[in-house]
Amino acid sequence: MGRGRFITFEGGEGVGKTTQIQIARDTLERAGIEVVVTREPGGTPMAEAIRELLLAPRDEPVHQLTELLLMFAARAQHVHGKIIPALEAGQWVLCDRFTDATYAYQGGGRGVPRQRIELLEQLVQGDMRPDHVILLDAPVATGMARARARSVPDRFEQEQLAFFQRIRDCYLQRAQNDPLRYHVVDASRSLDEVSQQIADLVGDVVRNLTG
Ligand code: T5A
Repeated sequence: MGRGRFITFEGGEGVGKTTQIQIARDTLERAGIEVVVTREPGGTPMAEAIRELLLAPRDEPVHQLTELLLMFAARAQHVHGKIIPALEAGQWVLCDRFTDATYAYQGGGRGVPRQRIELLEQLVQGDMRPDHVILLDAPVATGMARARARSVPDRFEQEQLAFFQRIRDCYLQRAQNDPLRYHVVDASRSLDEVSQQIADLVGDVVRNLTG
């Protein structure tokens, strides 16, 4: 049994990652592949506790370094406690956000220099990177409207439009720099259209691997 594949789902607020990851799971399971679905920040009990710390709205200003280090603390626990063991057991891991979100939110959004993120990425992950990144892209206003219709805004969702525009720009730039690994999907289309493209994309990944 070979190593599993690691596929992440990225994008701004409310673009449909949580919805589409289930479509990807169904597609893989129909192909007989064992799948683990997880998310960041979170994915293990301790990392989920860090997630609660990170997302809770609070009066105290959160320093950008505190936010950055907590993201990577949660990630260390998740990568070593769950993702790597699953991949080594031959399972495929589908993750709702990963380190691209740190580059986009803490880097693009908050202005943390890229080199600091790279340093922590290397420390926590070594050379481990997603095999494929599915970037769901939609205008900021579209995603925000969907997210707000669904739940009360968390600490990130309370930010201004310009913050989310920088995040979208950063994601698109990263995708443009590495077009073989990143797959950009127009998430402003109907749920059915986006779901069909995700199923096709994931089906292609399986076909390319199996021959
Ligand atoms: N974060 C995370 C960082 O700052 N740095 C990091 O390193 C990491 C890992 C939590 C926050 O943490 C930040 C980023 C985030 O602010 P999260 O829980 O993934 O991360 O947060 P959200 O992006 O807010 O996740 P959401 O659950 O809100 O958005 P999703 O998953 O993209 O969207 P989803 O699937 O829940 O859909 C939202 C609504 O839209 C509808 C759905 O039915 C749902 O109601 N919808 C559509 N409607 C119409 N047409 C479509 N095509 C639709 N697709 C979905």
